[in-house]
Amino acid sequence: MNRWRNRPDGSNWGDFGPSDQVGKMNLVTPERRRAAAAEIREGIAFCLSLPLEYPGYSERLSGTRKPPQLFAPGSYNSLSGPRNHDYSEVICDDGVVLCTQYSTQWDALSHYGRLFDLAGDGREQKTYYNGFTADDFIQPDQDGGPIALSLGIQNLATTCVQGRGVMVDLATAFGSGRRWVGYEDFMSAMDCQKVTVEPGDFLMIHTGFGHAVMEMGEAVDVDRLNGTGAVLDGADERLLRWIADSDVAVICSDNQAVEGFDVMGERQGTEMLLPLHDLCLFKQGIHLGELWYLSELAQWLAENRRNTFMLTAPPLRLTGAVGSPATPVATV
Ligand code: UVW
Repeated sequence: MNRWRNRPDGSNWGDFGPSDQVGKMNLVTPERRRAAAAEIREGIAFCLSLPLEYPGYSERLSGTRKPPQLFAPGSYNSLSGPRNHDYSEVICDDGVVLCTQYSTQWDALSHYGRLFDLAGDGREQKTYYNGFTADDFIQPDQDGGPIALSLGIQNLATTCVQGRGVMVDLATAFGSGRRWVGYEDFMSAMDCQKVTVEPGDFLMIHTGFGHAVMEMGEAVDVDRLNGTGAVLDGADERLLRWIADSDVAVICSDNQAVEGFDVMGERQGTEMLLPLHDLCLFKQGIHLGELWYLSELAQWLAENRRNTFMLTAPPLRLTGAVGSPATPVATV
């Protein structure tokens, strides 16, 4: 039974079943995986992850998200003892304190929700995709939170995240400066690059932001980054409708949030800070990948007049997490 009486306008809640926790990943069928495998013609693979310590840290850029910190949890001394051989073996372990969404990452469907009246009785509560509520979470201010008892990233991990990637290269279409890309721009880039998407495809958006991050290394220039690369305009209703109707399974970009953050209130037409997150994570169950490194793949695809490839990009199977680092691999 559905856990809602009202579902938000433009949502697909319930369409994949009342307990569904992976949204449009349901469209990645065995047939779609076979189509993805057919994209492997050269046998060349690309690593689509930034080094996880990138972007270089600045509070202005990353807020409370911090780069990974490695530590040594201990040694194997307890294993060393007299042995009847001449080897001196040296073994290291390490641990890591990791903000799951600092660098190349997946957003789980539990990453973004909003206040919503599920029962139609005027009582709004913190709600996520498919009507899961904050009751399914340990609240962020509790020790160890937020732990997503529903919609955690482990659900995405068990789908294996393997399918056909389709690249739209906004850096080639519009250059490397900041540009808000709405429906018209997006369609013209797709037309020009002869990109077509099928239901269940993984939509990749190259903006050049990841390339700038790589060039800067640890000496991050936030003002320069803020002026780099296209961002999708989540206030453009036609773009949002196309995303929902196209039935892409996920959207991934080399920029920070796929869409632009309208912190200065420049955009007309929406009161929300992250309307594309609202459509994708809250209403449609479309996972978002952010800060991927797409530039080498985009260049190869352009040189070889292609825009499709096989993508393999599982997150960590980290139960209860609202995001995860990833080391996505494209094979052409
Ligand atoms: C926010 O910054 C809220 O999210 P994301 O990492 O998905 O852009």
